[in-house]
Amino acid sequence: MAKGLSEKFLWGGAVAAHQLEGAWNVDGKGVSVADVMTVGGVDRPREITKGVMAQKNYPNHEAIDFYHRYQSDIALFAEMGFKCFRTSIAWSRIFPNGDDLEPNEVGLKFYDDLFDECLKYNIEPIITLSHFEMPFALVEKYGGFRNRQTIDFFVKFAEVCFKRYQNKVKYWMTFNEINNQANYNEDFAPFTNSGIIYETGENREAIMYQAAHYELVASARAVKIGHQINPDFEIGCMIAMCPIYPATCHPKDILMAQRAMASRYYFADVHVHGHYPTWLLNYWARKDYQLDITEQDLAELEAGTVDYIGFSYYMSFAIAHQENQANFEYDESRALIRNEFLEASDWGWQIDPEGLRYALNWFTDMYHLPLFIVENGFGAYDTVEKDGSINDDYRIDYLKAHISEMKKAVIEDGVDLIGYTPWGCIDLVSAGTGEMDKRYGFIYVDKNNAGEGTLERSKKKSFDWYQAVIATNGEQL
Ligand code: BGP
Repeated sequence: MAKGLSEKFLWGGAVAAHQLEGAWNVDGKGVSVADVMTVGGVDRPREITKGVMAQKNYPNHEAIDFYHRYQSDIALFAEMGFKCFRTSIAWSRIFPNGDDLEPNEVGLKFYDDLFDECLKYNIEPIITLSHFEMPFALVEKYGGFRNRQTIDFFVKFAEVCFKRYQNKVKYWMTFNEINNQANYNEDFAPFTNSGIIYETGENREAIMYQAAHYELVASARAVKIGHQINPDFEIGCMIAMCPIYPATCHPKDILMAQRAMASRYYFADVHVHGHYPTWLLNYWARKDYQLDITEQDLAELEAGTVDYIGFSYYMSFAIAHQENQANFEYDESRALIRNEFLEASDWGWQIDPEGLRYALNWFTDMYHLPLFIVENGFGAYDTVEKDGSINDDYRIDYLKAHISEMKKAVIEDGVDLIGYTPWGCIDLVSAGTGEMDKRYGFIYVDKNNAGEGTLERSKKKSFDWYQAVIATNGEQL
């Protein structure tokens, strides 16, 4: 049994381009899906507008202006001791319209400089290709991933990035939280994942399965091309992991939870095994969903399986069966219930550190692949004291409890874990609500929900705490 985490363990932090870069229309960048979403709130969904409109508040346009401040921000990450830094490449910086014939050289150069800056401090860049940042023109012109052609646009983008950064980036992921679109009754996840805006009366579920299929093919083709460009690449998928527990030990609750897990995580089956699970083929047949899935698609899925599973972990869910429920069908936006054993954040996310150990073991038992926790964190309101200090003990408590369970999974249970990158290592725009005041960072950014503030950075109490965690390779929590 290992005594502690491996010396190669990748401690770091995670962000996504659209949530911190800003500079939304600078140096040739095109409008992305993130640029047409307004600010929302805990009970107020973000509005998706038809293009950028005057008088609306679009928080991602400026975000925290990382585009112009990345050098000093990365210096702070280096001071914390980061071994890696997860970010994404804003697709519309490289292909402003998505279907452009040539990439935008200025956009490519920006990421060269950003990666060089990381490498200067021996910080390994961990790169997501598509993190809720599809060029909006692909939505308008092609309907996003409703359209088979979008596979080609994504693969071209991936190939350009793989070639350009092949000597700077080793760890890649294709689509961020690809499985969130299983929640198809809300508008947010289908839009940010696949660029889909539903029309009234459409069968959302069937459209989701079709779009997800095109994305899975796009991912598999990209994985294959990536490995041809550089056989040393490690290319993963990225799954949003919220374990779904049965509400009780009633056998029907157990079956319901099992079905829900299968529905939410079949995406990983396809990424890892290269084919669809039988239950899903039967489900489509029962529903009479005639999906566009060709023989060539199936061959591509088999040929482009991933090297590791990257996943986010924030919370767990619970579910109960309902009477007369044929086949335990699952509708994520309606079926989940509150877990009475867990506390929740101010945004209603149920806090469950042990669920992380469960998730690590579940993935291992299912897929037998290396894992990478590429997001975990606590969104909270922070208070700046008169002396400028920010005492975020609640954040330290959350991370401490999760890292402690993570260590048990690795040391006691033998899970193969590459690294850990807490989400939003510097305060940034919330993806779900568009707020600045839902903060995750070790580094505070002076900006509020209304967009006011100096953008000045300051260290929170958690900054020093995380620095010591990394320095002791997780021994001192
Ligand atoms: C994940 C996303 C991130 C991030 C995080 C926190 O779903 O991959 O982009 O934002 O959740 O969520 P939120 O920003 O809504 O608090």
